[in-house]
Amino acid sequence: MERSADALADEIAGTLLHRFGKLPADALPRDWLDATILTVRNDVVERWVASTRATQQRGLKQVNYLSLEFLIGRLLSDTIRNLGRDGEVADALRSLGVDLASLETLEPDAALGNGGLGRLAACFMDSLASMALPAFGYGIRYINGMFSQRIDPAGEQVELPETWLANGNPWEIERRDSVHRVGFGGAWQRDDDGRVHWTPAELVEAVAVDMPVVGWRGRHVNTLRLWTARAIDPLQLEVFNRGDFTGALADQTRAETLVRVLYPNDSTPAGQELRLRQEYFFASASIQDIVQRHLHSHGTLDTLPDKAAIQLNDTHPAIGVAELLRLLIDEHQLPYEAAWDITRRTFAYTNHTLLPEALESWPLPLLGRLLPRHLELIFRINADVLAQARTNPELDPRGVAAVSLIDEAGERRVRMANLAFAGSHSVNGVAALHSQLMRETVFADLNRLYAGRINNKTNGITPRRWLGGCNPGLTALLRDAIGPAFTDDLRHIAAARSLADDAAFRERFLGVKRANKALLVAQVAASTGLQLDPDAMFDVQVKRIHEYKRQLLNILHTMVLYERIRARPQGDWVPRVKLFAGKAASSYARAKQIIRLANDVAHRINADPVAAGRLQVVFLPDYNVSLAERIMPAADLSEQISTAGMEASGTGNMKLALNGALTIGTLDGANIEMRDHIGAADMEIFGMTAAEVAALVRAGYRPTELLAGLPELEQVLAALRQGEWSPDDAGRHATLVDSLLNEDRYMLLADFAAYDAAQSAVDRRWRDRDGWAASAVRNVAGMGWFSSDRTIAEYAAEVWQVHG
Ligand code: 26V
Repeated sequence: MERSADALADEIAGTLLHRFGKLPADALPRDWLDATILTVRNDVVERWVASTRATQQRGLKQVNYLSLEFLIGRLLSDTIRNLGRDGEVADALRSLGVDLASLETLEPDAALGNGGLGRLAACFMDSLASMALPAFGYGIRYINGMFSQRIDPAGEQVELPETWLANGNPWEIERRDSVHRVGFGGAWQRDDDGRVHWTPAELVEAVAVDMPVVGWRGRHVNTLRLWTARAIDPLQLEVFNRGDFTGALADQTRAETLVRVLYPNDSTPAGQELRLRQEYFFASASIQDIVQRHLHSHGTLDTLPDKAAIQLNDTHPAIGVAELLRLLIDEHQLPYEAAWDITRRTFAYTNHTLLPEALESWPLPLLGRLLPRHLELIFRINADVLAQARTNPELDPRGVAAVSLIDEAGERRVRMANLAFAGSHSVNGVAALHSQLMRETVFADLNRLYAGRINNKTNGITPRRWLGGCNPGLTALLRDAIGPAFTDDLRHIAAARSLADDAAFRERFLGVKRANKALLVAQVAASTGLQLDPDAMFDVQVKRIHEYKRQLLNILHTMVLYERIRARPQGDWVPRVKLFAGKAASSYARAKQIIRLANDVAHRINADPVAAGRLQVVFLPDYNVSLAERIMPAADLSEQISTAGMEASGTGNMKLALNGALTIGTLDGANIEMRDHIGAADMEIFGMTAAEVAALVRAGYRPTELLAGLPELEQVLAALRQGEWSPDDAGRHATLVDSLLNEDRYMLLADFAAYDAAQSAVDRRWRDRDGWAASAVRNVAGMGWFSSDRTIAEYAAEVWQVHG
């Protein structure tokens, strides 16, 4: 063993003794994990302090990424790999009789996010640190992250609270000197000098809890600053003078409620007061912190836009626009115009969805009651927006109403996207099609008013976690074949393209895939008892359950395939394992119904001997980052089948392709750009384009008229309607069928024939083992551009003007 590993083993044993009071013989696995993390953290903290100092001394502009979600996952393996110390840590632990790999699985996922938006924030933090761009991520330290999902014996989703902090969090450091007061309610007045004073009815303290973000090769460490809430010291509030102990306790509980739980809804805004309180609590604390750090380093707020960029991850932190304006005007006495200029030059906004039901707006009375001064400033901003809009020849009265920060139709509401748009110098979508649709649809009038403000930054994924970390086999194979350059810059992975024609390489590539499938098979057997066939095609659809993502299209096709197998058991069927995973928002009844159906379909098919060896269906419970890290390397086929125009980008599509899965997908989101980089011949693209979808909506879509041309689907739907797939409760899926026949908002029927043809084409590809492997290799080789390092480089150059 190397000397460094020897020394490290001593350090870990020392941490075990001094922090936990244990000798190796008494240590539980959990103690070893914490001792290992705390020991590694010493190294991290030293680099962290050095990075922070260097940034300050060089006076560099910093990025502030404001996001209500950071879907990080586990940190130990990622961190030691980025430090280049993974082998050393494994050796040290081995010498102590401990297995690193099994320790790693004890670490809870930091699951502070719903899905793509939160995971993107985590990939961006990894890329910012890896590219040595100084950055803070700002978010909330939720006590309960994304709920964990069980599937009960009946096949229904059950939500259980997630408790990642139950055993403490060894990565975090509380910053007692970074504390800010956040107010709610009350009233404001203007004094004789015209200065505004807001007297909130409630105050809480936001306390910074920092987590280090270690970049690739450990060269730079950034900060993820998560806010926790505490009641203001009762002594200061003189509560104790009044002897009001229960009042003080109630204050503490009210403060904790703010950070209690991540809202698990990614389909419609919850619209609840607590959500708005969370948004303001976190935005206010973050903006105050940015202002304080800036003043500390630079002395004046005039230079804020030159030294700080603030990126809004969707509209969730958009109230921060009004908060910065308030601080500049009310606390720092800037005139409105100067304050607005600074604000607009500092903020930029990323939109992640065009689905109208997901656009946030707040009832005006609620916002006014909770944040009276902010509402006043929003009116002030809006006066300018509307004045400018009225002089714009491209905007008719309907256009003027559309750009207003206030929705006047029905109950008056504040439109957070319009606030974010007006308050930013840059507004971006997350894939080329999505950015174009922003210009043409939801934001068409804002785009007329602020021409040129919308730009595109196609999403990416960090190759450290989504290749190096989750697929060591493929990484080693690639390193061996094309050298290590791709581990520093994923663009070099293009060198693997010509290996698609190398038979020996293809065999090794298939061997890695087979081994990854075996690992997943073992995990599925342990978690569900189901024994999957590792030689079947692993056909996976893993993502949040949402109607627009069309898991139902996949399930219905699976049912049709099953009926075909039953009708012709001796046919030459390509063996498939249909793998589904994903969570449904707790309030999203239709999404839960889809999970239920997937499980009913799985029960029936898996129990039928006719399907054995030909078709298996499994719904894996509790999809999260760690499970994704197992699935991506084991997938053969990636289902990316959203109704065109509805999936802003997708990032699971990228993870699967980078790990050698072929995509069956629509021309939606980033699929389109993946086709450009991989080549159309190596993907199975099908279905309507976004323009065709829009045209069909305009022409009037009548799903039942299509049914006559889809006899197999018609039969499956009739059987489903009659309860053939739910013998214990015949009516269970009736409403699902009815909604397809009556409305079919996501146009499953319109795309069914094309999807079926594409699936047959996939079968033909699979039968040509060499052709399949060659395609898979070209998929891997084509993904260089989809590194989040590329995305971050574009943000840095075109939105933030920052450099390391
Ligand atoms: C939506 C909402 C809606 C209302 C308020 C609460 C809330 C919280 C989370 C979300 C998430 C929806 C937005 C989202 O995750 N979009 C996804 O963003 C990914 C990263 O840009 C992108 O790849 C996916 O296509 C897009 O669906």
